[in-house]
Amino acid sequence: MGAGRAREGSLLRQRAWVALGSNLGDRQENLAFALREIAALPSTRLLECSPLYETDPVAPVGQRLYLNAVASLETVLSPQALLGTLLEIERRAGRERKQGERWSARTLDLDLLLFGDSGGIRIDEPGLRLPHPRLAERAFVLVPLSDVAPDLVHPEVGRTVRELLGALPGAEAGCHPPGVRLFEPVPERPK
Ligand code: PH2
Ligand code: MG
Ligand code: MG
Repeated sequence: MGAGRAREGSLLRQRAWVALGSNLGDRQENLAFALREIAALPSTRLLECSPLYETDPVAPVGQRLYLNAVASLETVLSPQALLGTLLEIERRAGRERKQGERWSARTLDLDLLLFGDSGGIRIDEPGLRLPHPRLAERAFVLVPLSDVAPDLVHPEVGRTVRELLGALPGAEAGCHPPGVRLFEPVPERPK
């Protein structure tokens, strides 16, 4: 593979980190559905998924607890194409988006957090900002992200995920102990 980027055929394969969340319906099945769908995407490999965490909703009062996790994957899709695919998986899981309703309860939320082999790609377009703009403030993202990528450096803040989590007061309090793991990565066969 040499010093270049990982290639599949002549296509560039890059890493991406995706946050998964659900607080409506069968939360665990919704996240399991998402992982099965991501694992089945063409030219994409699911690498790892954190354990599931039950988390206090950062939302209008009265919502159910969320289940959250973070997955890492490798894909030849562009960030825009990957985002489109994730939104389609949300729709197939019964996600309803109502005009003007921010942070309503949802069957499935898939947020693209970081993209590029070291997570360093920056994009600012309508509908897609990378890194995810609220990533550094959210315990329900940083706790599972630190399971799969503690040393990843936030390309705008210049601090690792571990450091960002350490700097978030009371982060662990709203994230209950890790629960089941829905995905066990298959070890790479030695070449
Ligand atoms: N997602 C939100 C708003 N609030 N709270 C928790 N605990 N987990 C989430 O995934 C979440 C949230 C918007 O997408
Ligand atoms: Mg979200
Ligand atoms: Mg979302």
